[in-house]
Amino acid sequence: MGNAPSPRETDRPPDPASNQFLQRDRLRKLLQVAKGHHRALILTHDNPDPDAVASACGLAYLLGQCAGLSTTAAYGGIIGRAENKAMLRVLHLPIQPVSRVEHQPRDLVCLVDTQPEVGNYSLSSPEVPQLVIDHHPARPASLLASFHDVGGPAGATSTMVTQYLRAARLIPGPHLATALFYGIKSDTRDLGREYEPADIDCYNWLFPLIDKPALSRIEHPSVPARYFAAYHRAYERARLHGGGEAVVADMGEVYVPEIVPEVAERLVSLEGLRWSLATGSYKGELYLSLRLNDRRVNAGKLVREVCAPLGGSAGGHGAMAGARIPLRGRSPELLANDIFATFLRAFHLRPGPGTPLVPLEP
Ligand SMILES: [Mn+2]
Repeated sequence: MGNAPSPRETDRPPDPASNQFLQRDRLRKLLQVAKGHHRALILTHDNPDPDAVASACGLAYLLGQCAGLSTTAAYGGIIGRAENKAMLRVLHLPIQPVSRVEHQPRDLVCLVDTQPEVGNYSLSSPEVPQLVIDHHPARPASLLASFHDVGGPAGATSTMVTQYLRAARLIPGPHLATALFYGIKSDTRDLGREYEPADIDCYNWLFPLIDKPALSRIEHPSVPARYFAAYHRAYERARLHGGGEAVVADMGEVYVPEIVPEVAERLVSLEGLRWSLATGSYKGELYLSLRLNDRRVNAGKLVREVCAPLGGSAGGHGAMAGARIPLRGRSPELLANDIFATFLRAFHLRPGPGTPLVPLEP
């Protein structure tokens, strides 16, 4: 045994997560595009989730350290979910509403966790994003960007950004590491859904670097009374269809748009359920979220098909997807009902009133 040659890098099974040559090559291309510029705006999708926020901050760090750019990370919409607000506050993340930085000069626009065609980000000027990093399925328009790394395989954009930091031999500080870690953790539901080997690899790499008490404070935030009222209303209005294989809930007007995906996520854990759908209106738009336990259906594709004719912008992938549709004078209740009927038909169920999830008390 003493003479056995030690295993070389090339003897190991190929692992997309630690394919260092590929990563270094991608990093080189990214920096090549970045280096001709001075001031970068890094934009997430509207109402960003932890993965989007962390990716933006991570890319800002990378571009600052490795390409000497001055960077601004920004988001459209609001950050409303209690965990996401806590993430910004506890970690002091350098990201701000795009309305505050819109007029700052810049010569490079970057997109993270979304892509040019999706339309769910707030850029009022006609600039075309030139640097796009996103784990969602590749859209044709992204290929026009000077640099694009889209489609993964990764369960989170934070994983892709972490891979760039690693390729650049940068060690993120505890706050950025915690943000990226939480981005991966929340997008993959604790590495339990739609995760790839790369996610596990980066999660493990980040773990020793994170601020554990800070993470705990983010994951267990205090919530306003309106939060319980919104849940109460959602449960009260939730209707079962197809003998319990589907649940739909129109939450009415919501105080933050993020509570819609949160409720869809909660409802999909119902025993025996194939899919859940939640809707809620916020500032003239109807938000909807679909969650699936059924692997045979692609949530992202289905939501895009349903929402495109209604003038909505949609995003998502296998088991989770969401959209927002401008109301344009339409009644949110009627629009939600139309949408429920469309989804029921798509899943071969008969549209109708269904039965209440929580039987009303006499
Ligand atoms: Mn994501």
